[in-house]
Formats: sequence, structure tokens, C-alpha cells
Amino acid sequence: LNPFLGRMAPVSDNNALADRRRSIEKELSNSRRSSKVLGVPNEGSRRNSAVRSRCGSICEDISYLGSERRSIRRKKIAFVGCGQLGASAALLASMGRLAEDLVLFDIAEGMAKGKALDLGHLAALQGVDCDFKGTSNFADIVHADVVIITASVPIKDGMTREDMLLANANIMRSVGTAIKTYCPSAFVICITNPLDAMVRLLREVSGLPAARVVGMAGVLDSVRFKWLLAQRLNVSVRDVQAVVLGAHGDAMVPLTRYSNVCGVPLADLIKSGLISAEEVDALMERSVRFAYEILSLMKTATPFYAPAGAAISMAEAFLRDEKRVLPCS
Ligand code: A3D
Repeated sequence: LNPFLGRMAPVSDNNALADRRRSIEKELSNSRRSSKVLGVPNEGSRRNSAVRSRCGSICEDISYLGSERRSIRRKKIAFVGCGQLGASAALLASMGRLAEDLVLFDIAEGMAKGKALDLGHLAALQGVDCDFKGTSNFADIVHADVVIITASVPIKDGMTREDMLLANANIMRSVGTAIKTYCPSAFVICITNPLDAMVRLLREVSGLPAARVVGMAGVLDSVRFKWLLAQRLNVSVRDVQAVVLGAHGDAMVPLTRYSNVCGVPLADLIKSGLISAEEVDALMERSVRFAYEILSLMKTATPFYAPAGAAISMAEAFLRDEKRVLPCS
């Protein structure tokens, strides 16, 4: 019982609740003095029957606190599409304690429900209090603070992002309409490819302001270039700043002018001979084609861990009002 009561302690602005908590804690300590096993008093003794009635009142008080807890504003994230990427994002969101309500929406209802149960068990294992719900009913995304969209037709080796355009556009129309209906105040992060076209379509269909519907690409593309530079120069990724902008696809542009190692511009590193201009060009080329490189290795799946992490860092920046400056579509 104590950990639960402990979690209620921060609600100090609610005096009635704080008094209630103190009185329950007192009753708990009295009960402990009266009985060795709280809640299982021995039959027959007068003292223990008093304990038994105390236990009854404690249970009522605990459920009272439980209902108070429900009335506190809970954060909600809806994951529309819970394949590899959507489920990984849900996992990271729960482990990062970003929200208390996590909704996994997918047309494959059984998979959404199954993953919700599995993720709920993992959260319990990690001591994280959050509720997962698997669903194929759009009404369940109601009042979501953040919607992360990964719903998509499958991609196979040899396909390009643009090959999914028409099929995924149809999916975005239904998702955009649902957002407009059920959570028009949400912050929407789209990851579905081809990204920039999907973001544009979602904005049109949902009618949300442009700043509320963004695409995750720049964060991931930048971190890939950063990783390549750190590997090549044998320095910590924490000391490398890399910026990649532009449409998510073959036309994205690593901005060498804005990339540096501990403030030293890439151009100066080239001048000093630590890396050649040709090597930088090769790293830029590889960074732009990473998705295809990984797809050609995995054949039927595109990368999902890093894209999920990038989307969650955007969601975190929004939910915690972190004032981050992040590249996005
Ligand atoms: P995958 O594991 O196939 O998951 C897609 C999920 O979408 C599946 O579970 C489907 O059942 C579900 N789905 C299909 N249609 C609908 C629908 N109408 N409503 C709800 N759910 C539906 O793919 P994934 O998770 O690996 O990737 C998802 C998308 O992200 C793809 O379009 C990828 O190309 C894209 N992606 C983008 C990046 C970026 O950097 C932008 C990176 C990696 C993947």
C-alpha cells in the first residue's frame, strides 16, 4: 500500500486529499501495531476485530484515492499503426513515462490487442504505471494529446518510398478524418512514407494548423549523419552536431556548413586533413541511402528502432514543453 500512497503525495495542492492520506497512513501504522499480518486478522480476538473494521475503512479510502487519481489529467498518446515502428515507439514512450494512456490502433485488431497486453506486462515488470489499449476503433483515440502515425502498406526490397504513395494516401485520408473527429487538438507526428506527401495530405484532411502536423525525418536523418561522422572521426556522438534537411528521400541534404565537432566546423576539419572532402561526400551519400541499405539487409522491413526513438524525442519535446529546436517536415 505504501508505494501507492507515496505516489499520491505530490498532490499537495489538494488539502483534503493530503489530510486523507495522513489519516490513512496513521491508520496503517496503528493497524500494523495491532496485527502482525495486515488484512488477515486472527478470528476471535476483540483487538483483531477492531483491526478488521479498520482494514475495511482503509480499503474504502484506498479506492477513494484511486478515484482521485483518475481525476488528475492523464496524458494520452495514440499510435496509429502498430507494426514494427509503431510498437517500438509505444515501447519507448512507456519506458520514458511519457504518458499514462497509450492506445495502439491498427486494422489488424488482434495484433493491436496482443501487443497492448504484452507491452502492459513489460511496463508492470519495469514498475511503470500506464494503461495500454489495443483497438481497431478510431473512437479510442479520442482526446489524444499526441498521435504518432505509422499505418502503412508493407514495403519490400526493391520498392521505393514513392511506390507506396497511392495506397498510403488512402490510409492517411481515413486517419486524418479520425483525428479531425476525435482529437482535433492533438500534436500529430507522421512517419508513414512517402513522408512529405503524407504530412501535406494529413494537414489538408484533418484541418489542423500546419504546426500541429509534422513529419519525423530530419531528426533521424541528422542523427544518422552524426553517427557516421562520429564513427569516422572516432569521437563521441555527443560531441558531433549534424544537420540534415530537405524532403525525406533521395533529395535530403546534409548541411556540412552547420555540422561540426565540438563547435569546429566540418570545413575546418577538412582543411586540417582530419577528413577529406571526398570522404565527407561518401558519408553524405551513405546517410541519404541508409533506409535502402537496411531494407536490402532485412528484405521485408525498414528500420524501426531509430525512427521510433526519433519520433518519441519529438513527442517528448512537445509533451514536456522542452523548447527543443528539431528539424521536421
Ligand atoms: P509495418 O511493420 O508494416 O507496420 C505497418 C502497420 O500499419 C501494420 O501493422 C498494418 O497492419 C498497419 N496498417 C495498414 N493499414 C492500416 C490502416 N488503414 N489503419 C491502421 N493501421 C494500418 O511497417 P513499419 O512499422 O516498419 O513502418 C511503417 C511506415 O513507416 C512505413 O510507411 C515506412 O516506410 C515508414 N518509415 C518511415 C521512416 C522515416 O524515417 C520517415 C523510417 C522507417 C519507416
